[in-house]
Amino acid sequence: MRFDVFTLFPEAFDWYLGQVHIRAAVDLGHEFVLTNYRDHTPLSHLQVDDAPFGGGAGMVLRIDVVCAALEAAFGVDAECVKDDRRVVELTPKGRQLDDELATELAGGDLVLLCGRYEGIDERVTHLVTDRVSIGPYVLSGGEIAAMATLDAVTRKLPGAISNPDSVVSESHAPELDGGAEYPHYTRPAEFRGWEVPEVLRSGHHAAIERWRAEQVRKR
Ligand code: 6GU
Repeated sequence: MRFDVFTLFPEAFDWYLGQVHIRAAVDLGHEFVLTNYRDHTPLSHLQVDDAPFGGGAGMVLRIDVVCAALEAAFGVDAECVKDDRRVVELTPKGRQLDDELATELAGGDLVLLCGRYEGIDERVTHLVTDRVSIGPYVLSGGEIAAMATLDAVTRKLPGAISNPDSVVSESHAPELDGGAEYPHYTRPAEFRGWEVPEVLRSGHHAAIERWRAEQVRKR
């Protein structure tokens, strides 16, 4: 699978893309490509944004700049990029990311468009298949939302995580009926008088399974 992220701040992804599970995905043949809108702007002075028509605060990322960046990355008309992949605008106005949407987005190549300032010119709707938000609050830009989306989607790729059981049993997966995962404990068995439930130390696997299932139900 190929992931493309369009941003004015590619360096914001340096730490994230160096993480072990991303490198593991790359080793499996997946690709992560960052494109800086500014590197492809058709405007002079590396301009990428402009004042909003109708007035108001802030600046808006220009649609001609977004098109030029898409065309530079894919070598086809910007409107055609969505013909063979999901193209997502990250915006607080979008569909909220959840486990189901992450699974959907893992189904093929993916483009993430990050906005800054007041966002991207509304005509970006001609270029995208989806508008995605990571929650009911406003961030200063799409980069953190793009990383959250990449992270949730990358975990869905077959073989991307060394212990696949740890994905199936994760919180919010349909296998858990959308419920939260059971609680985890590790050593020490007792700390400041706070004890690990006895059953988990019993070595009785059937009892442990029952206890965990019960915890999931309670949550
Ligand atoms: Cl995707 N972008 C911004 N700017 N703010 C957000 C968001 C996205 N999702 C939640 N808040």
